[in-house]
Amino acid sequence: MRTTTRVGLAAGMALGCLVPGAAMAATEAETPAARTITKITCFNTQDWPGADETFIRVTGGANLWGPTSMSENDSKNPNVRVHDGTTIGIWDDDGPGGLDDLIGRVTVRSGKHSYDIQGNGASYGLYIR
Ligand SMILES: [Ca+2]
Ligand SMILES: [Ca+2]
Repeated sequence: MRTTTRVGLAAGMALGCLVPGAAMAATEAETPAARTITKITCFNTQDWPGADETFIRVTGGANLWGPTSMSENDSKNPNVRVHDGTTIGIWDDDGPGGLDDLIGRVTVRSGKHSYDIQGNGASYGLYIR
């Protein structure tokens, strides 16, 4: 039994190195899976008193959602897509001329559906599936 297993494993590894198109398969495997940001919940606003103008932005990239007014204990359903490995920031918009406040950044990971984001006096939850 042991001998058979070893031979099978060695043969499989050798085949893996020799199969034509292996490079193409590797490229396809690198395309990250798409997820959906299903919910964002504000536990504590950054602006105080009053609501945040919350938005979600890919770090170094596009705005995904918002700005949308969020008060404490508000939940919204962005339903926007992100890919595994993408880093996104949760921000509070403070209007023209103001410097928007970064609440925090997270990197979307396979198999992780709930993210706690805290910073600048605010705390949010993000749910991705
Ligand atoms: Ca602010
Ligand atoms: Ca604001």
